[in-house]
This record gives sequence, C-alpha cells and structure tokens, in this order.
Amino acid sequence: CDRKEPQLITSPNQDVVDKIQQLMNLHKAKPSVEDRWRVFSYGKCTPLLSLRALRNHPTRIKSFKEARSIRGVGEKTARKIMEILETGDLKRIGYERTEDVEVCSLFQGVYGVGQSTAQKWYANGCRTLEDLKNGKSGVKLSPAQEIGLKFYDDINARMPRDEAKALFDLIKPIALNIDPDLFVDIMGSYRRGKSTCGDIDILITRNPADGKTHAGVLPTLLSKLHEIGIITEDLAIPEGDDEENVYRGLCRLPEPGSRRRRIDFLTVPWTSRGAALLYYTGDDIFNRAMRYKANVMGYSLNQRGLYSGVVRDPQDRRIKTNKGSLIASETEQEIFRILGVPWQEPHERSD
Ligand code: DCP
Ligand code: MG
Ligand code: MN
Repeated sequence: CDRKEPQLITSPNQDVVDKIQQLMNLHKAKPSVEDRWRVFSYGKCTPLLSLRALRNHPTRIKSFKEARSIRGVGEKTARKIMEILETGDLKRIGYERTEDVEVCSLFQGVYGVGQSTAQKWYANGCRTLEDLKNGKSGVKLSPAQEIGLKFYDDINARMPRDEAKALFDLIKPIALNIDPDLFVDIMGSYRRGKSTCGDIDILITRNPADGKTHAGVLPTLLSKLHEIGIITEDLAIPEGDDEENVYRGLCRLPEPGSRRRRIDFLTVPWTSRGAALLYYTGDDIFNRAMRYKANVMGYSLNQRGLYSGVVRDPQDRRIKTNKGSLIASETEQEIFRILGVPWQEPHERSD
C-alpha cells in the first residue's frame, strides 16, 4: 500500500477528498490494534484507490447514489461523503481527536502513569479502565499502577482540609514518639490554606545540634503506621535510611467507610529545611517562577538550597557539570531576600 498518491490536481470534490484523507491519516497516526485492522482489512489498497477515484470524479457529487457509484466507495464512505457535502464537516474527525485525548487523560489518572504510557496503551487498543484491569492487548501494570487502578476513584478525589488535619494529627504524635526533637509539619496545599487537598505532604527533619539526626526515623514511622492501619498501601518506598528520602503511599482514617488518601513524606537534612519548606509548600507554578528568577540571576534553586556558580551541560541543561556553591537553604526568608522577591505567605503562593 505504499504507492505514492499523484500530485494534487484540484478536484470538484476537493473538500471531501481532504476530509476523508484527514480521517485516514488520523487512523494511520494511531497504530492501535483496531485501527491497524481498520486500515489493513480494506486490503488491496482499497482506501487509496477509492480516494484516487474520488479525486478523479469529474463533477461535484450530488447524491448518495452518485457517491456509491465511485469505484471503491462503499456504504460507510458514501455516508461520510454526504455528511461532508451537507454539513461541510466530518464529525468523526473531531470525535477521534477527543477520544484519544480523553482516554489518555483517563489512563493518566492511574497513579504512576504518564503521557507516554497512556499513549502506548491507547495505541495498543485499550480504551477503558476495564481494559487495563483485564490486561487487554497484553498490557502489564507495575505494582504501583495496580494500586493506582484499584483505588482510582479515591486517588483522584480531593479530601476536605479537615480530613488532612485529622490524619496529620494522628501521625504527628507517632513520629514525635519515635523522637521528640523531630520537626514534623504538613506542607503542600494544606500549608497554603486550601479547603481541599489532593494528598497529604509531610516534611520531616531534625536539628542535629545534639549529635543525633533523623536518619532511620522514616522506616520506623512507616512500619508503625502500617501496623495500626493508617498507611494501607505503599507506592514508592524510600531507599536506604539516609537523612534525605521520599515516600509515597496511601492512608486512611481508622474509621469504617473512610476513603484511601494519598500521602507523601519527605525527609531532608536540617540545613536544607528552608529550601525544602519552600519547595514542598509550592505550588508548582510558584516554584517554577522562583526557579526561573534564580536562573535569570545566575543561581540555581532546588529543594536542597539556592546555589551559585552552577554550570550546566549546554547539550542537556538537566546535567550539572559544576554543582556550584550553596548560598542559602536554612530559611525561606533568606531565599526570598536573595532572589529579591517580596515575602509571600504560603496562602499567597497559589490562586
Ligand atoms: N512540586 C513541584 N513540582 C512538581 C510537583 C510538586 O514543585 N512537579 C512541589 C510543589 C507542590 C509540592 O511539591 O506544592 C507538593 O506536591 P503536590 O503534588 O502534593 O501538590 P500540592 O500539595 O500543591 O497540591 P495537591 O492538593 O493537589 O496535593
Ligand atoms: Mg499535596
Ligand atoms: Mn504530594
């Protein structure tokens, strides 16, 4: 089927030709099982032949019957041709566009699924969460994605602020019971004062002035929270027991009928606490603006601190060829000050 189409000679039905071609291209662009079948099942290059015959048709098509008389034009194509002639449009084109966008965004609601995975599954012919559950077209989910699918509705719902507080009020004393000198606080949308939260973000650190750090606290805390049923599923477990770690999981209030909620823990060295507070409070757009300001001033900002003299690989800006030197990291205020950004309270950092 790779015969080249002859160069365009405008046909009296050019608008029809263009729309049909557009629909065919849409199908070609998506190598899904169904679509592959759709393109190849015509076999014998029928779509191209009918398109050529359509283009070579000498007069403006006036009826369904006339459309059907064109070689290779079947009932379905004739109906599409009539739709284009009558409405100037082919609904199917718009429909196909939104369908793939909608399905991909449905799939991206599964925890751990990004755009490329969603598109891959769509291309493999999956259309619904049921398809994923049933492993249609050999789709294989990671353990975290399995959990994401199982608790799809819970994970995609936001919790009332009160519920985030209730969960945090259960968790904080358990952490302080492990070490009363821990700094434990709730970040993210909660710290910004939002009335609903997508998840609970908890920052843990500790002043090492007495020679002790919080290294090892997170695994202990997590196992206690599992034990009493507050944490129910793990999505990403911290590696090692360093001072700097991330955990992602699901939790619930110990009450009948309580929903699963997303929970994140972040632990950072005491010296990074200001930068970590800043990063973890967000929101992400505010963070992007702060990082941009830092970059313009020749600095680099991340959850560890504000650095100067960072040299990046010109080929790949993500790679740092020189880590630079730390300018500020202990308080949010000094980072604002050095960047020349007027102080903003957490609730002022998002809409
Ligand atoms: N963050 C960021 N960039 C990202 C993800 C997160 O800068 N791509 C930072 C800013 C966020 C914070 O981490 O505010 C916490 O991340 P969340 O995804 O939990 O976002 P929020 O807590 O702000 O909102 P939500 O209520 O949806 O959880
Ligand atoms: Mg959050
Ligand atoms: Mn989070």
